[in-house]
Amino acid sequence: MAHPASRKAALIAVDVQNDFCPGGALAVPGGDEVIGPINRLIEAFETVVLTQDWHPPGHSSFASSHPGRAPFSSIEMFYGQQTLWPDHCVQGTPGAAFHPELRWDKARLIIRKGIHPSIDSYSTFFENDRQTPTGLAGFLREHGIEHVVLAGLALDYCVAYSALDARVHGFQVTVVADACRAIDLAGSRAAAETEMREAGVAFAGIQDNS
Ligand code: VGL
Ligand code: ZN
Repeated sequence: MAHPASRKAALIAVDVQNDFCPGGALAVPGGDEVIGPINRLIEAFETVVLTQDWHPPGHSSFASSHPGRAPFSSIEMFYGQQTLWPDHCVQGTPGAAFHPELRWDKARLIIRKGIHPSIDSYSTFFENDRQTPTGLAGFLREHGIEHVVLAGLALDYCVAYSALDARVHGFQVTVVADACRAIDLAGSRAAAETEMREAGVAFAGIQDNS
C-alpha cells in the first residue's frame, strides 16, 4: 500500500462504532478484531479520516420504519434497492459512538453519513442515490491526497462502496483486508471483493505495512 507517512496518502477508518461490534445492534462478526490493526494504521498515517454511520431516529433504512418488513429484507426506494437493517447507529446514542478502544483522537476529519431521513449512505463519498456528495472528495483533494487506504466495517457495505467511489473520483485505492470484517449477507462479501478488484482496488495486509 502507499507509504503511510506519505503526504499523498490518507487512511479512512470506516464505521468502527459500537453498533457494528459484538453486542451492538448490527454486529459484524469479529467486528472488534479490526480495532488493534486500525489503531496501528492510525499511528502510522499523517492524514486520518474516520467515518461514522449517523442516522436520525426512524431512518428509512431501518426495517422498523416499514411496517411488516423484516430486517435484512430488501425494498425498492426511489434510488434503487435498499436492504432494511435493524435500528442502528442512531445519532447521539451509545451504539453510534466510536468503539472506546479506537484511537479516534488522531483523526483530522470525521465524516458522518446516512444523516438524511430518506436516503441511506454506505459510501463515505456519495449517498445511496449515488449523487449527493458528503464533501470528502473535496477535502482529500484540497490536501493533495492521491491514495486512499481503507479499513473498517463492514467490508461488503461501507468499505466496498467507499472504495468504489474513491476509484470513481480518481484516487488510487487500497483496502487493508485483515483490518476489515464483513456482514456477508447472501454472498455480499465475495460480490464486493470481485467488484472492487474489477474497479482497480488493491488489497493489502496490515503486515505489508511494517
Ligand atoms: C453499514 C449497513 C447499514 C456499514 C451501515 O457500515 O457497512 N452497513 N449501515
Ligand atoms: Zn447504517
